[in-house]
Amino acid sequence: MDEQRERAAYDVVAAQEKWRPVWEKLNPFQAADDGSKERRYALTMFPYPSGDLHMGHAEVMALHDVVARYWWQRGYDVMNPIGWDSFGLPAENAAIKRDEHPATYTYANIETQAESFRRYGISFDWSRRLHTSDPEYYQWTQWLFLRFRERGLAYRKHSPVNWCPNDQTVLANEQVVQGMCERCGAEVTKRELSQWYFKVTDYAQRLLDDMEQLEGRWPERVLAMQRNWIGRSEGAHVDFDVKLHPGTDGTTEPDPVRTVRVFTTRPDTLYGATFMVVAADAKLASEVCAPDRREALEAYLEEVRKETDIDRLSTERPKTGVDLGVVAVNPVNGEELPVWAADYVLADYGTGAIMAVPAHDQRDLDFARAFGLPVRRVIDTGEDNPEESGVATTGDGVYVNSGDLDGLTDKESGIGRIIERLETDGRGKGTVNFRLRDWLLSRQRFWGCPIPVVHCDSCGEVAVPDDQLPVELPDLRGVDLKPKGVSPLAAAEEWVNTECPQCGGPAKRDSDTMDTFVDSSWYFLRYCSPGLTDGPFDPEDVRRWMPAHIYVGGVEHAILHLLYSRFFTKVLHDMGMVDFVEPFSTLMNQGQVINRGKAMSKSLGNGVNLGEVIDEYGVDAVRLTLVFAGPPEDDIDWADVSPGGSLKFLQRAWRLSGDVASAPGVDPTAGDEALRRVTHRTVHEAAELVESRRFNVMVARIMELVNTTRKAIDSGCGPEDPAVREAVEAVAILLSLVAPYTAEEMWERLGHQPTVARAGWPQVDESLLVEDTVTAVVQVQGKVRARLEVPPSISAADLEQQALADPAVVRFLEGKTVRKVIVREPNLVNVVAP
Ligand code: ANZ
Ligand code: ZN
Repeated sequence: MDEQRERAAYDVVAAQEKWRPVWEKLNPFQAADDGSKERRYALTMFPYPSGDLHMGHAEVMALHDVVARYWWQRGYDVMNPIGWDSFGLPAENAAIKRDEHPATYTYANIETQAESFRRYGISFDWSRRLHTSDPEYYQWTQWLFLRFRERGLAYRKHSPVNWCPNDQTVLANEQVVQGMCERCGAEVTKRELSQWYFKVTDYAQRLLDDMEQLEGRWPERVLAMQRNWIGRSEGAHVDFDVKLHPGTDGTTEPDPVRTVRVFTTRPDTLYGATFMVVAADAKLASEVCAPDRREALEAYLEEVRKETDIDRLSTERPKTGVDLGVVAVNPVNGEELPVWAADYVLADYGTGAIMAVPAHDQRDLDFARAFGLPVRRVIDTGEDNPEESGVATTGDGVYVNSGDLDGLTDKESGIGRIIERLETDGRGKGTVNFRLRDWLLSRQRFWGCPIPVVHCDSCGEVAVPDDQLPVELPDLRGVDLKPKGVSPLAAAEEWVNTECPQCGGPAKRDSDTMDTFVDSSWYFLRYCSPGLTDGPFDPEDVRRWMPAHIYVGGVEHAILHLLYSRFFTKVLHDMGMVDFVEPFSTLMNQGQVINRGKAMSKSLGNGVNLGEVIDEYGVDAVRLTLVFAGPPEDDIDWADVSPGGSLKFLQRAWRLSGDVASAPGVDPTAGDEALRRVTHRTVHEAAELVESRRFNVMVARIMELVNTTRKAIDSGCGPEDPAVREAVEAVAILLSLVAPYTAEEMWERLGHQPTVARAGWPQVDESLLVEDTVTAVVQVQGKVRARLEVPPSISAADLEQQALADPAVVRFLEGKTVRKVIVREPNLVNVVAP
């Protein structure tokens, strides 16, 4: 086929220009929200305005839109909103680099992206558009912050925090990836600062428990990542008395004692504890340290402060530490254990101190061997003794050297018994520990939501009253926003100096801004009540639409954004503002678009420019290519796909619409039955395929229908047959989920009014789904022994299985060995059994 000629016949660019204004006028995708139809909320992760749209956006939007458009066609009232996550560091850094104000840069990008989305033909409901950096939005982010604070869920504390020396801001634990700043890659250090936190830890157990509602509806790996991040460990607290040197800890007693609590998941190994380790950087270490060990500890601390948590937890590194020169008393047997400080125990996990059981914990064993500390086996697993082998044993076995535990063989009883005893003696208790930390939400940067609190010398921390919200960002145009350790807001005298809302005296505004994850933790609620002026959202609106039926976006948000949104939802639930505890019923993570096996990147020079491919092949071909490339969750290698092939297919489909010779409205029931069967089966299967999110297979089915219809026109029933019209109309409607411009063109050529996007899903005639059957003959040793009624499309394997299971055939084969089975599906099975 001459491709040039085909392109001339169907001008994709002209189609795009033609239909965009028509659709904008028709506004077919605005949710009616009038209760006339069942509602569906199709949510996609809103973009950062950091540049124009790229391949990744194109993919996620194309996939997401299949679902939204499908719901429209099925007759639902769909809410498919769009907005921008427009505060944040990436935009701020980019703006600084360009010497622009973040607002100028951000809003210009938003306009560019909005224009691209419109051209890309996504079925967004533009009337609900929001930007998190608009005062009318962040007023409510501030309002929510204050409600959280009233509930004790937002608080300020002084503590060591992750600090990015490059971005000059603190980072949440979650934003530190392998010791590096997630944004800029700089090595993260620690600093002592007063910071705001959300008390996510109060919700740790519920964040875990409610995941039950998400089983089978969210990808299992995302649930696993959430579970892992929350990190629930069952175990016990055990209290050890540490005998201090007189004078330490500010006491004057002759024999000062300090109780040190450890967290352990294996209290049953308590008799095997041979030393105690305190995190070198925990306050506790210097508090219990003997005076003559202080210098050594200080020197060691210098080193430890430079290490990342990843280094510290590594099992590969040689163990280091300092003997603190004091002993701890084991509560079960009175044994005195040396107390050490080391880096492999983290200050902010558990209690920051552990009992070391080298026989059954590898890191403890490595440490014991490095410093000549004793090893005592308390569980005999039948493996070599760790003391000799250097390999800690962690499995079950028989308890030995363990007082009254001796002879027990299962861990559960061992743990149970020890905990009981500790509790009776008041030396410990069973407990649950979480890896999850509170969410550090303050940032020392300009481009974020101001924290609505003022600091007054006489009243302390005072909330800005609701009627003074929003606390707007000062303009600061012309001010150098480069990070300098203090937020540019702190330096903005006029803004920072204010009146105390409580006493009217002079006060200072809190100059921190919120982590952008705060902004994105509730935007999906705001979409339900766009423009509401007396609340963040109307609980009634939210009740009608939420939880969102599907949430589509990248797996890079598998932990943080989803965890925080889940946390916000639970708090709002407790405040009585929403009546559900999980915001997103179903989650779909798309794969990445890569090129030649690698993520697209500037340095590799393998980036593919979305705008250019759209210019070359048109929107529809790009969308079709991305949807057809494979299952949505798989990566797409741009080198393996063919937008040119997609375009050719779209032209083939489009040409069908010009060949239909019957009039609109013609009764299809008189049409060619074979073609009708294919049409109806395709429509029927397409629905199932969309619902099970196998969009690529759905596209393949449309392609088959196009081919069958082409044959029917050229060499079958001919263009006048009403079945041909029925088939081509079905193609147009199905294609509208993926290639809206082409579908609209076809629809028009078929004599219909726009828009095909709201044409409605074709009615499936169930009777046409029943497959014809054919008779298959089963021969044994050349004699006909059975006849089977089977579908014409039966596979050889299925036919063989059915034949061999037939009672008559079974009877004739009794006592014989089948030597060979010859299958000629769907008509014949020949069994050779001498
Ligand atoms: C004694 C013991 C014996 C332990 C044994 C393990 C095995 P998860 O499951 O991750 O919660 N631990 C406790 N606090 C720590 C800290 N701040 N830094 C590093 N390690 C810490 O791990 C809990 C176990 O990790 C605890 O149980 C403790 O070692 C160690 F055969 O206590 B275990
Ligand atoms: Zn005051």
